[in-house]
Amino acid sequence: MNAPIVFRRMAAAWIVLVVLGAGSARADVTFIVNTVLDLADDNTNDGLCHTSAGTCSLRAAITQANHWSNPEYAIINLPAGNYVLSIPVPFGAVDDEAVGDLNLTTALIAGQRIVILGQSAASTIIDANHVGSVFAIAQGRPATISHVTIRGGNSPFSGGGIRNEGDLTLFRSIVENNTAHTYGGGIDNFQGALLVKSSTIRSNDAHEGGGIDTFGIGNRVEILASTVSDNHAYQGGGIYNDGDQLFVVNSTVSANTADDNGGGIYSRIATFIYNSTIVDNDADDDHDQTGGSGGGIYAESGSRSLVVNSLIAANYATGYVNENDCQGILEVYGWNLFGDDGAFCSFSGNGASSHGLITPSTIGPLQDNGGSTWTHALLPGSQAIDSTYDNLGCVDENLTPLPDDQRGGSRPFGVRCDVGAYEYGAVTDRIFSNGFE
Ligand SMILES: [Ca+2]
Ligand SMILES: [Ca+2]
Ligand SMILES: [Ca+2]
Repeated sequence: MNAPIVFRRMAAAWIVLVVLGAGSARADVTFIVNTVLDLADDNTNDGLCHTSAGTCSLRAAITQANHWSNPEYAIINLPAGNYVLSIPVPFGAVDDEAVGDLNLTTALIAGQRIVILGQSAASTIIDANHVGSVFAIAQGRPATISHVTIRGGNSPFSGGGIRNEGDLTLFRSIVENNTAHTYGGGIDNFQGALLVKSSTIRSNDAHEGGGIDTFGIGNRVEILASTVSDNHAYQGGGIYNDGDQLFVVNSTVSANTADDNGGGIYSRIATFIYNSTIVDNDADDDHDQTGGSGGGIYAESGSRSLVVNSLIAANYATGYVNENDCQGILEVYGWNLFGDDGAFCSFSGNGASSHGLITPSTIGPLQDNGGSTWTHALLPGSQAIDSTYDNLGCVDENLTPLPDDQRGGSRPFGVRCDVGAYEYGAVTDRIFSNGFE
C-alpha cells in the first residue's frame, strides 16, 4: 500500500506518527487515547490503536506499543480521566495484555521505551477497581510512566499497583490504595531497574514492603525526591529491601507501619540513604509485643545500611509507645540526626562524630510545603538547619551536590545545607507545570 493511505488509516485510528528528520533512524510513534472505557485492541498486527468501538483505549494503546517494532519511543498520551480496568481474566486463562492488568511486554527491539504521559497525577487516574494489579512491566521492557495516579490494584501475588521486572521510571505520579498478598503493595520491583522520581507512594498494603518491595542482586532501585507514606505491611511498612542497590535520596519516608520489624524501611542486604527524612513510622503496629523493632529503619544483622545527612526521628515501636528510630548497625557519614539513637542502634562509618539528637517537636507535620510531593518542614530552631557539619554537604550517591531539596527549592539556603530532605528557607514554585524537568 502507498504511504498516504497508511497515513489516513492511522489518523482515523487516532495515531500520530512522528518521524524526526528525513533519513534519521529515529522514529517515534504517539498513540492518543480518546476513551476512558477499557476495551482490547482489535488487531495487534495492524499498527493501529483501535478497539471494536472505533476508539483508542489505554489498553489498546499499550498493546499496540508492545507490538511497535521501530527502535525509538512509543508514546501514549493519556488525557485527564478516570481509566477503570474492567476486563476480567477468564477462568484458567493467562493474564496477558488483552485482559486483567495492563501488561507492558518485552520490547521487540532492545531498548525501545514505552512512555505513558498523563495530564497530571490529580486528573489522570488509572484504577484497577480491586480486581487485579494495575501494571505489569516485563523483563526487557524500558518504560516511563508520568503524571498519573495508579490506584485500586489488588493482587493475590505481588505488586498491587505495579509489578516491575523491566526498567521503569515513575515520574510525578502517585501510587496509592493498592494491595498485594505477598510483596510490594504499591510496587514490587522483582529483579528490575526502578527509578521513582518526584512521586508519592502512599496508603498501600502488603505482607512485605507495604509501599515498595525490592528483590534482586545488581538491580538498581532509586527513590529520588519522593515521599513514601502511610503504607502498611507485616515487615517493611514503607519499603522492604531484599536487594543490594536501593538508594533513597532527598526523599521522605513517613507514617508507615509494620506489625513486625521495620516500620519505615527494612534493610535486608544493602541500603543507601542520602539527605532523607524518616519520621513518624511505627513497628509492631499490631501491638502483639513480638518482634516489632526498627520503627524508622530495621537493619538486619549482616546487612549494610549507609546513612548520610539524614533525619531519623519520632519513629516508634509497639504501637507508637516507645521511640525506636533504628535497630541494628547503621554506617553513618556526614551529620545525621535522631530523636533517640541510644536504645537499639549502633554505628560504624564516621562513628560517634556523625550523629546527634534532634528535638522532634522542631519537625513539622507531613503536608504540602510546595513542590510535587508532601514533606516535613523544619521549624525555626531545629537542630537540622544548617548543620551538615562536615565538608560533604548535601550529596547524592555519586557524592554529587544536590542542587535542590525534595521540593525543588535551591539548597543550600543559609550558611549550610540542612539535614534531611527539606531545606529551611528554600524557595519553591508552588505550582508545577506538566512538562518534564
Ligand atoms: Ca491494533
Ligand atoms: Ca493483563
Ligand atoms: Ca541551610
